[in-house]
Amino acid sequence: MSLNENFLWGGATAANQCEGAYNEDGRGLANVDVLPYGEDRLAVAKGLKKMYELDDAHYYPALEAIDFYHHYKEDIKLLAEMGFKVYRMSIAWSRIYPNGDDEEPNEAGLQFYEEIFKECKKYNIEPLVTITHFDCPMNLIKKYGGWRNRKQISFYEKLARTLFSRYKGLVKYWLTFNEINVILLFPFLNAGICFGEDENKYHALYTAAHHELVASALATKIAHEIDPDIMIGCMMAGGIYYPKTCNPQDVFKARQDTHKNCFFIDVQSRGTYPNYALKEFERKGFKVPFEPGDEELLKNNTVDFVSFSYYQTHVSAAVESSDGEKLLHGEANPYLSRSKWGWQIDPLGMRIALNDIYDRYQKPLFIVENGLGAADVVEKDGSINDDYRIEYLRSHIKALKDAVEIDGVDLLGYTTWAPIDLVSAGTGEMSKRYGFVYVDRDDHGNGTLSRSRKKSFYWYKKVIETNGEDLD
Ligand code: BGP
Repeated sequence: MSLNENFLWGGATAANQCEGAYNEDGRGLANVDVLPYGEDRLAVAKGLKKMYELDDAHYYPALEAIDFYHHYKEDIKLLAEMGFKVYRMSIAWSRIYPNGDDEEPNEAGLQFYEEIFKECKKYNIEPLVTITHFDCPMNLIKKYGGWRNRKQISFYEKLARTLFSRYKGLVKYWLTFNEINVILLFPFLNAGICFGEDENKYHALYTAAHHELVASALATKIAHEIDPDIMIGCMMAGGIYYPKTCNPQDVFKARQDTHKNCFFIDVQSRGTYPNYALKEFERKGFKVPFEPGDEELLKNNTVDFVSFSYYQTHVSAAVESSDGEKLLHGEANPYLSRSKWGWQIDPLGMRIALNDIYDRYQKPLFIVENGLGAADVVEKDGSINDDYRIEYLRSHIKALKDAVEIDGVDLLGYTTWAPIDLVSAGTGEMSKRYGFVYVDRDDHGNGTLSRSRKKSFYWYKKVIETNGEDLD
């Protein structure tokens, strides 16, 4: 048995990490623009430090990024050369509605994406479009407080309606929010939330989450009304949680961490708030701000497919060890190796995640991000021999094939993060590279922006050509 011949092979990018041109053709300022490179970045992304304006003291990598805005034809041509069947990308909200609450959309922004979609069609590449990949117009944050304000739903609704109508027939696959569960880690990045001094963070986060969930269901409804052929998906940061030991305490902790992570997708996929969440809200004194019609909307507009990013797995321990090594999410796993940035490499974990998520939702799945961030070296002759990336992707593709061919998981496609080097969301670095295509730019904005093919470019081309049969 092999993968379905319509299996969608490709790669994924996000507007804010590649487009640049932050103030061209009427685009408004967005939260993603004001995320600086360097030590303030994390605090800003977490909503703990308020930096709403650009200043001269910081470098902001998203402002120019890799200038996809002016290179998109060249870049899509490279993707086509690898034989891409699908290209996942996202819309910069503030290119379409520069302030978010504008009456009319910005035609130049609409035109830009239309040209991209047409360029994709030229090469028979199916676009898979994320409505918002972490971005939100700054004006909505300053004026309304981002997603903690219910008004945000109608601004998003307007955006979604504009996109579905304008691109009817051009785009079939849509995702409503990138890594919706990441709101718990990066509230400013995900939801435009910068916390007030005395604000109850938990209440603010789950209020914003409710608004995003309602907005997502509303977009799903509108999409299907405008074009019944549209397939709309949710998107989660999909690492799974292993219990540290078989001690039931650890097993239970892993269960709790899974609940926390899956909550958003449970709602988007099943249409109701899960009991474990309602009970926790009760204990925390939080009342979900349901308005009349919300419950029905959620119930009747569940997603058509479930997508997720997969980079690594996590370890859950009931009692945190005092000596053990800590990673960003939980403890280190002694059975796994790690990337230079400390991300635990676990191909079998991807097969487990595919099975878990499929068992949980019984909907078609889509892996929309997977890849290795590494520091590539350009040799004297210009070549880039990224065998470590090939090895990483090979082992993960093997695992996904096992999940499909042996375990029977229904998987629509696989898009690597990211086919072309771009700005890292977490660190703002360029040197944390993921691409098959190298971009000449460093962490401080120097470089010619020229594109060149890495060794992995030719490898992935062959993988696609053989529909995943030849991974050597
Ligand atoms: C995901 C995001 C992407 C991407 C990726 C890699 O969480 O959806 O935007 O950036 O992670 O992360 P990083 O760029 O921090 O290496």
